[in-house]
Amino acid sequence: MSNLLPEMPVNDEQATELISILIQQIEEYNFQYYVQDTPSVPDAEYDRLIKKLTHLELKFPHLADSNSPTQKVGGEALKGFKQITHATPMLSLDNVFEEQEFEAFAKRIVERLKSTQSADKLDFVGEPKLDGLAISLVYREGRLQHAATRGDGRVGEDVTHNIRTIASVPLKLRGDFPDYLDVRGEVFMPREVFSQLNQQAIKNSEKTFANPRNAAAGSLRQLDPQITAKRKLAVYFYAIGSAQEGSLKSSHQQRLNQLKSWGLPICAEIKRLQGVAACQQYYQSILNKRDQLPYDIDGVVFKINSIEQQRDLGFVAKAPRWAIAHKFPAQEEITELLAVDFQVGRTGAVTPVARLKPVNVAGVIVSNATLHNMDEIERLDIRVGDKVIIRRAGDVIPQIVSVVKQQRKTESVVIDRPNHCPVCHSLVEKEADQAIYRCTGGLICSAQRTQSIIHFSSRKAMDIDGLGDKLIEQLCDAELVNNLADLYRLKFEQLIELPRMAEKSANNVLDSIEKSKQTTLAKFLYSLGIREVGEVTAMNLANQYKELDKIIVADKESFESIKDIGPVAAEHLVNFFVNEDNRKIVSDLIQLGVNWPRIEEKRTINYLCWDKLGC
Ligand code: 9MJ
Repeated sequence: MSNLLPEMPVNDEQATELISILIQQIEEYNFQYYVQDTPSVPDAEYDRLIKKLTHLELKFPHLADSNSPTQKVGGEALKGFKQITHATPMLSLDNVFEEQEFEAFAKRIVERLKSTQSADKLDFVGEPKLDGLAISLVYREGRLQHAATRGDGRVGEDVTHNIRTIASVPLKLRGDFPDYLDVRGEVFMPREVFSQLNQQAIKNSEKTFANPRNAAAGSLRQLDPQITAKRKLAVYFYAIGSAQEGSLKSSHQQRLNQLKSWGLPICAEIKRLQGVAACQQYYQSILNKRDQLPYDIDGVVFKINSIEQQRDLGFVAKAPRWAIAHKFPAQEEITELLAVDFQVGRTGAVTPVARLKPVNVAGVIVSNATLHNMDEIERLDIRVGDKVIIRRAGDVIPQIVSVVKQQRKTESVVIDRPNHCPVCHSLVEKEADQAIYRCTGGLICSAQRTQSIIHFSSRKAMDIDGLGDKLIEQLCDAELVNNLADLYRLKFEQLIELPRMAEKSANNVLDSIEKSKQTTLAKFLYSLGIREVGEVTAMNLANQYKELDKIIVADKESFESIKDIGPVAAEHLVNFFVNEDNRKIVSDLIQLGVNWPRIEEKRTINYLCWDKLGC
């Protein structure tokens, strides 16, 4: 959007027009974000518009509107919930994006405090900026009375029934709490919970959430608290709105400790910091940790520690002067969908992959994103040529979150589901009750063969290091390897013929293939790539049957009697071993030298022979 706007205006007429366009657009985005929980553009794009508007209002102050979105917290209370007026307004925070902007903030504080204290002596508290929903909880005589969302900062929605379901929210305070307490914090969905919720939704062909923040918002705005309870939300508290006179300590850090002592959870990463340099180090250390934290954050917040200094500094219309959010580089960006390719996996699953116009997302150039399955394409209503929002968080593969429909071009192209495998051209079939499309080619599909060999060689399977994915693809393309057993038939003379293959590398590859022959029954079973047979199932099978011959002839009931093996995995196991081709490959592998130590019957554990028992 911002790229479509004219450059900086030169006269009042142009400025008035641009301010009005920006306000209208920002208000629309505010409504989508705060009220509907369905933002249509990434935060970075929103922030750019706000920055542009702020800049214009500074340059043309006589044109600035007192109702401008730069002057108020976005959002209105939804009609479906009872409204609650906050006794003390819920503030938002001003943002900075650069170190210099933070330095300027600290300098302003020193000037306002008229103190002799320099910026490198300022007493701050640093807190991760949780990317969830701000919430206010009121406790009277230690009992949770009500809970409300921020709404527009003055009036929020009553979500007491849902907040009560959050495991970490105490319904009764402990210790020496004040008679009245209005405490503020952030409700969020831990990443792990979010990922499970979306995986389940994908499995059931249901709507997925774009990110943990939207999932938390959707879960909190449920009219049925039983649904909220299942969503496993979490909360950290970070401020006191108001409390009974005389009950509170004189610094922010001490107050956070008071909250903790009353049973209210506080983020463990919060730290007291002296001076600007310590704040910048803290910013960097939390940024480095960002991907490892179990929850999403979008920056860090710095707050002046002394409550007296906070009072002296006061507020501007929307935010305190004593706090600032230093935002991280955005994890969501906007780019164009250039094409959708279909990849075929080891089990024949045909998965769409988005090819994107390369874009920098939080420091990494992203040109591919996962689309999970065809249902996801339909759910997103995505077309080639669309402007899309992509998200890269943690180590997970980048994802397409949504389509910017307002920017759809008429020439955008609908994506059809493939009827035939893009590799072997066999028919593609949809699995009953599942969102997965599968190539029916089986072993004749070279993509499935290649992927099954990649899986067989991988670290947790036969662990043939030195045999990378690219080399396996070369071997398969040259038809030197057509099945798993062919790996053990490879000769030096064949390898050395491959392009860019040196004598030393060829010998290394043959050495690691030779070494891999010595394995365990569990690893061997896992490496065969039988559907639904992961590492744990393979281990359970090995421990239970102890010999491969017994597994080959076992029936469905026998498999189902084993821990964690359900009817689906049992059926896949039986189908795999009744197949003549598979039995031949298994027996060839053993003929060619793949072996494992015998699994002994468990005896009474004798600590002296612990190793020998293989426990
Ligand atoms: C978040 N979002 O983590 C504040 N916040 O303080 C923290 N938000 C805040 N503090 C005053 N850690 C207004 C908002």
